[in-house]
Order: sequence, then structure tokens, then C-alpha cells
Amino acid sequence: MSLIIKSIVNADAEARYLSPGELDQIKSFTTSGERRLRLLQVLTENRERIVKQSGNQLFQKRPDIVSPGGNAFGQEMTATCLRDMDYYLRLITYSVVAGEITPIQEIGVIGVREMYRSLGTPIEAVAESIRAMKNVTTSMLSSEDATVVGGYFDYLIAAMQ
Ligand SMILES: CCC1=C(C)/C(=C/C2=NC(=C\c3[nH]c(/C=C4\NC(=O)[C@H](C)[C@H]4CC)c(C)c3CCC(=O)O)/C(CCC(=O)O)=C2C)NC1=O
Repeated sequence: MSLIIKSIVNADAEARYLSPGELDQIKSFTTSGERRLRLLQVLTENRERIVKQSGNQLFQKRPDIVSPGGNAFGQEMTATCLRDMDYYLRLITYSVVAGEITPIQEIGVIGVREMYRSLGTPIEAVAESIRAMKNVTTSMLSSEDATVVGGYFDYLIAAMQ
């Protein structure tokens, strides 16, 4: 649910007008709209490059995961690993445009440890892949934009520690 709809639902549940605090939140959501849309576009347009470069960095740092016995060993498994990275980048674009962590949290974080444990995927290596994507992405942005986007990557990395 968007911030605006959520505020309306909450207010209507109590049959009241929007509060000054709610108006402030809506105001800051609205004024940050142009930036969020621009960042959404940059991330979406560069997704292939971001995933490819970050994947290379990950496999250089963690050659074990693409070696025999590694979870991402073999063409198919390596492609699945890169696909997961693309999934997470996509969730980050959702959160960037929504201006809140909820999409990442609900789609990508809840239950993630159990899922990767059952797949035999080392979650700290998944966290490493997110860190690589953060570095590649933020290097393409101004420092102010990098702070906004970096926060979502940080949330995801922390959730996988
Ligand atoms: C959008 C939410 C969402 C997520 C996050 C998701 C993840 C996800 N990753 C999977 C597999 C996998 N994920 C990886 C990923 C990796 N292995 C490594 O060693 C690396 C550290 C890492 C890449 C960074 C691999 C290799 C598999 C295949 C494992 C297997 O089949 O044995 C699977 C099992 C089913 C499948 O293969 O599709 C799921 C559900 N699916 C979703 O719908």
C-alpha cells in the first residue's frame, strides 16, 4: 500500500481528517517523487550491467561457490544465482519508487534465511552479492542519490547477516 493510501485508510478508520504528521509525511513523499522516479529509471536501464559486474566481483571474491561442490557451480546454477541477484535488484527498484522498505521486506526478506538454508546456498555469499550490487550501483550515482539507494541495499544486507 502506498504511503498516501495507508494514511487515508488509517484516518478513515477513525473517521478523522489527515493529521499534521500525516500531511508532513505525504509532503516529503511528494517532494521526493521526482528523485525516486529518476532513480527507478537509472536502476532499471542499467540492471543487466549492474548484475553482470556484481556477479563477476562476487565470483572473484568467492571462487568456492562456482567451483565443483559450490552452490552456484555449473552454467545453470550460476545463471540461477545471477537471476536471484536480479530479483533483489528488482525489489530494490520497488522500494525506491515506493519510498519505503516494505516491498523488499515482504517479498525478499521474510523467510529468506530458511529458504537459502534449505537450498544449501551460503547466505553470507548472497549478502556479498548485494554488497557488490550496492557498490556498482552507487558508483553510478551522485552522493545524494547514492545515499537514498544505498539505504535499501544496506537494509537487505543487514537482513542477511
Ligand atoms: C523475488 C523473491 C525470490 C527469491 C529471492 C527467490 C530465490 C530462490 N533462489 C533459488 C535457487 C538458487 N539460488 C541460487 C543462488 C546463489 N547460490 C550461490 O552460491 C550464490 C551465493 C547465490 C547467488 C548470489 C542458486 C545457485 C540456486 C539454485 C540452487 C539449486 O537448485 O540447488 C530458489 C529455488 C527455486 C529456483 O531455483 O527458482 C528460489 C525460490 N525466488 C523468489 O521468488
